[in-house]
Amino acid sequence: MSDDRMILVLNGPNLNLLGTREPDIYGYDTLDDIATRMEDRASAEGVSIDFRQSNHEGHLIDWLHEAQAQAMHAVILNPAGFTHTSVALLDAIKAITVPVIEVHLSNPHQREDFRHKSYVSMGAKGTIAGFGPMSYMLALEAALDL
Ligand code: CA2
Repeated sequence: MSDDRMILVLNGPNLNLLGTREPDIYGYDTLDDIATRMEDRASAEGVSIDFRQSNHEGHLIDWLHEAQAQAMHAVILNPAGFTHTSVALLDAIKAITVPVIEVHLSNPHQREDFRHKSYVSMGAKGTIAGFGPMSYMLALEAALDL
């Protein structure tokens, strides 16, 4: 049985390269692999997944606004490099009432100092990091439970 809940999954810059470069940090799964796994899990709960990636900050902001306009259930967001720089993404998250769950493949706190600051975290409902593709699945469980 499906209900009308929609979960938007947004992926930021360079994540289109997932599975092709830096496997020591990000693993061998592609973004398509992750999307398929999430769709399978969500469909078992009757929930739809809308999975997107962009290298452009403005696209991610427009999509957050769209989540609000369409009264989506939740957003799962890997802001990638914008995590550590983007006040504009934070403002967009704070401007909407749809809960945003921040997700990271790696654990930024184990990496360079500049990755220790997340603007997005200041607006996110919660953050899951460090579990590779499983971070997305854990975020999905949290979103389903909201
Ligand atoms: O661990 C994560 O999910 C990150 O959001 C990934 C970002 C990084 O800037 C954040 O600090 C943590 C980088 C995404 C780049 O993705 C690539 C994937 C494969 C090859 C090259 C880059």
